[in-house]
Amino acid sequence: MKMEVLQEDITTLDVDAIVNAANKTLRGGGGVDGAIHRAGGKAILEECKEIGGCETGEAVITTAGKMPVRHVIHTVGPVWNGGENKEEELLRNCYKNSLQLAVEHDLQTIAFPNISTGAYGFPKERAARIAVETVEQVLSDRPAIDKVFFICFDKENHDLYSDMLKGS
Ligand code: AR6
Repeated sequence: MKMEVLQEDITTLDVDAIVNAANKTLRGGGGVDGAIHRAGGKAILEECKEIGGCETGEAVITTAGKMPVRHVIHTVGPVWNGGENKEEELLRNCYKNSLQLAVEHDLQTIAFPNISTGAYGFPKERAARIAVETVEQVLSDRPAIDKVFFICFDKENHDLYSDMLKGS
């Protein structure tokens, strides 16, 4: 099994890269973004400032400061705005572009939070389906990735992902 679901604080993981659900400014925020910047310390913010910003659906990479993980891949999920504004395509791009960056940097174990399902309001079940399908699709091309973890902070997401992975 190359995909696994865990209910954890993403900042505690010892993998090659954790993904951050950032915003376009890359200057930090609440939710998982706030937790990652708090745990990693100033180094991450300094690198993010150098990078400048990130468009929705795109991804950038930094080191991970004081966290056990080696890298943080920052991606910007879409704000849910009814579903007719390319939200699904943009969320798919977050997963694809993050995995592509991981491959480019030789990173083999990657952990994703449930991008866009907190402050950005994306319906959780739709987001989970997009996440699992997109990762499955990328992995079917046999990139040099060993494992993708879906890190679910809340029980609703944990149950959704567990059910979907059972069926996949
Ligand atoms: N570990 C894993 N998952 C977490 C953690 C954590 N420590 N903390 C929260 N989550 P959100 P978004 C879950 O709001 O919807 C920020 O302010 C959370 O339960 O963090 O993409 C950014 O700066 C939820 O399931 O991200 C942006 O402005 C998931 O992470 C905006 O929020 C995503 O929730 C991005 O909103």
